[in-house]
Amino acid sequence: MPVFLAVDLGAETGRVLRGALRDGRLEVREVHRFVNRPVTLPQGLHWDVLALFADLSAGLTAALAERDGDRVAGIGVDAWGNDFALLDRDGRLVGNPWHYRDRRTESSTTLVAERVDPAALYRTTGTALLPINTASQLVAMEGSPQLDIAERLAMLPDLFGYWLSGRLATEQTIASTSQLLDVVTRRWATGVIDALGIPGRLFDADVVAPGTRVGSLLTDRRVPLWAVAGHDTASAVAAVPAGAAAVGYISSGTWSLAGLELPAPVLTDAARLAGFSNEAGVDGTIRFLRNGTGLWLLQRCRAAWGSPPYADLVAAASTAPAFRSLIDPDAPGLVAPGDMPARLAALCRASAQPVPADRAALVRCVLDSLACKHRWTLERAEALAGRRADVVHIVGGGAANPLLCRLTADLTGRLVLAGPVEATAVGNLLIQARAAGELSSLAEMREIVRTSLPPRRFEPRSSDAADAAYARFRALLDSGDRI
Ligand code: LFR
Repeated sequence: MPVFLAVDLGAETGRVLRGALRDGRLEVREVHRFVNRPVTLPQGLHWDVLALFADLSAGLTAALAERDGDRVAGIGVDAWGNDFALLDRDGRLVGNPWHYRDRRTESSTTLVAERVDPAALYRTTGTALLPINTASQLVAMEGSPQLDIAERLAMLPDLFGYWLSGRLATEQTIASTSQLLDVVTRRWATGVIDALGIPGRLFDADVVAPGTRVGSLLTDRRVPLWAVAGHDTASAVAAVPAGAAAVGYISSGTWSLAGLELPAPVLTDAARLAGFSNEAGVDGTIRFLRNGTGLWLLQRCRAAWGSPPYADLVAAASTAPAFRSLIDPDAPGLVAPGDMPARLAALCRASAQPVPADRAALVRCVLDSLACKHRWTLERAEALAGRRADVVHIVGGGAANPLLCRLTADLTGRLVLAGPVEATAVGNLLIQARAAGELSSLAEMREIVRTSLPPRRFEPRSSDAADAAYARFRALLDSGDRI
């Protein structure tokens, strides 16, 4: 029975997990977990990629040293999107990779839009114009000596794969978060890259599909390194335990990525103006989704309060009055790290709503607002794509938040199937298992998820209070009441 190892890097935490298929079920176990600590330098906010590599390597070493370590038949790395490293002609890191939340890109989207007509850019890449995109970040680096000496760009999961195997491959799903990939051909959009003034030499001609063998582990040549769905959200969507044709999902973690899985991109102006992206999924599928702020709001409140357990905060919020104060989770003022409770209170005050009086009320405000935004996003996705999803799958950390799942069911009026919480790692592991010949199709992968990790059901309960809250939320979005 082969064993696979998933390296799953999130903005808050990194993990190494092992998975094995036994009698048609996937058994998953976490081997190692570590904190991802961004570093603020005078020059801005960066990721500590060397620390991340040391931590993930320690996890892999521990997993390979386990009793059945000789059965390890693959390793796959996934991580968050958009961020990248630049490498010089010897393959050395040119600088510390930036964090997508660094403020240097604040005006980059304007620059991008000046150089390439936004509608044409969308038709080529299918990506919403956001400051976090690789395209915006590279434009912000213009004139930097780092760009002069850089020879190659490596998206972060590809960078770690390179350090593990000595081979740098570019994988489709993570490349599709750059806004520099052609959404139809899944090759680099060289016309866009040139028009933006980004050096074309940074991009490798080859962009490989999930499930491609990249090489083998430098420290143990027996062990293959697979390109999985390098984008964490793509691995999570691959693990949505759906059977139906129209797959509606919310990949809920730091971000809420809500949308539909589609066979082809939606490249209309309406989709662009509503802020939807067409990201690459496995087997040529499209992840038609909107990049919404998610549990980031709760994470930052919790950090400001000295990190009490999430379960306590959510339990207290469950008994707090519902729908008292609503905010737009995507208000620009909430993006950068800072005093989140104060910012949320300021938003409530600015829109003449009660300022949440305690932690329970503030957490309630966050979760009520996220559920409203989930409804807005899913309904927009459906209208834009001309499809309806009767079931909404919530995967990722938010699936472990019963209040968020309940509120999302009530607001959307759909059955919510919650789980797996570990969807990203599960997708990573199953893509490897399929590549190694253990499974044959995406449908079979999802069948394995359904039987191994059955989702929790939240039946929708319609209520006048939820409808009235949503009407208020719509009015808030329409008024653009933001700081
Ligand atoms: C989720 C995610 C989102 C991406 C955001 C920033 O972890 O990958 O899909 O938009 O992080 O990269």
